[in-house]
Amino acid sequence: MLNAIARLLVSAGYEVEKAANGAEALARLEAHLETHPFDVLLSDVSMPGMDGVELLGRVRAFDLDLPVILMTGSPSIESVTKALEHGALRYLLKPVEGKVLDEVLGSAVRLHQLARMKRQALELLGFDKGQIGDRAGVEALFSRALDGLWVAYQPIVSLRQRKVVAYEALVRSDEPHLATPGALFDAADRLRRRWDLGRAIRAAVTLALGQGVPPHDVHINVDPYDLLDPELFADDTDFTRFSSRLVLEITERASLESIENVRLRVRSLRDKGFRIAIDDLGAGYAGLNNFAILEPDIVKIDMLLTRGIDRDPTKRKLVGGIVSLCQELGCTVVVEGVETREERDVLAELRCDLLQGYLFARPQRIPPRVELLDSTG
Ligand code: G
Ligand code: MN
Repeated sequence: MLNAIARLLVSAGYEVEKAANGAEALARLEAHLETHPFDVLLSDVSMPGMDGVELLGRVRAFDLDLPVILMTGSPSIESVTKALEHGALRYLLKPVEGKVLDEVLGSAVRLHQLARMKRQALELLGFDKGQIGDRAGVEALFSRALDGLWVAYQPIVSLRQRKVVAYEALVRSDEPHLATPGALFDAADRLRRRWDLGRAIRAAVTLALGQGVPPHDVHINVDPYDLLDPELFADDTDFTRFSSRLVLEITERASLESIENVRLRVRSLRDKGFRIAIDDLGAGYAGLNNFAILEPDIVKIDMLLTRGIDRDPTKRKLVGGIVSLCQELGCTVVVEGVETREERDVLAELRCDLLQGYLFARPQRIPPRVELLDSTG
């Protein structure tokens, strides 16, 4: 069959390379990637060793655009669905007529060229990061992103004490397509693997804490959906053992109302010794629902309110009001996104003590030290 198809395609003008099984095909594809990449992969579904769907997944680990066409003599609904879901371009039933094969391959080659150009256009326009193709492609990138996951730390400083009092942990990845939290969370969403991402972040933070890094309290962002993960509530994890050093930041940007038993869940976390912060206050939902649900120990004011506060009397009045109300409610306030000395000075006048932002340090792999606040102005 392999030889017959190859002969047919050669006579139709294609350049053909044959592989006897999945492993051989993979090696061939990878070897040609840099110099003379293939335009299309045509494979059987059932093969000894690696099947066609697995081959497709493995291809996506190094080539996001290569069209893959699968053939089978005995299709099952599951295998067809699975193949298409994972990004097979077409699914052909054997025996395949020469004419059909020629047509399908011809359009695959063109689609491949189109996909490559689209990717170049997106890169040109600066949209390269979020666009990572089909399910198998996202899966491959996401696994790589989890392998290359790391944590950047940004200091939270006290103006009065003139020192760093805590760090916020911010997830990063060495996988360039999924380097930022936004891209990572989007990919996790598409794959329904949010919990895996949350767990990996918590594991990375816990591992560092175990090694004494940083020697301060750590704020960690917890996605509202993570509040449904039983692993977060287990008593025998290292994460829970560090609870007295950890602040869980829960964003105001997403509503908590749809999370089942959310008040009980938050209370249980607090009982374990975690402190709770409401993140991005001012940029999220109107109303007080999340605030009432979380009863936060710490309130983090969104950087949109900080930006240009020295030049904006309305922002000044708002932040001043929020700060004094929070203090009356017994919450500690942290103001985020402080970029300039002028912003810092206005915040100091408004009696905001705890600040975070590029003025003091950018998030970095090695928790940055801010020795002398004087050096920032
Ligand atoms: O939503 P949350 O507060 O967790 O987001 C923090 C994000 O803000 C991080 O990605 C961090 O890199 C970014 N960030 C931190 N400080 C500053 C700042 O001073 N200016 C800007 N523009 N972004 C900041
Ligand atoms: Mn945060």
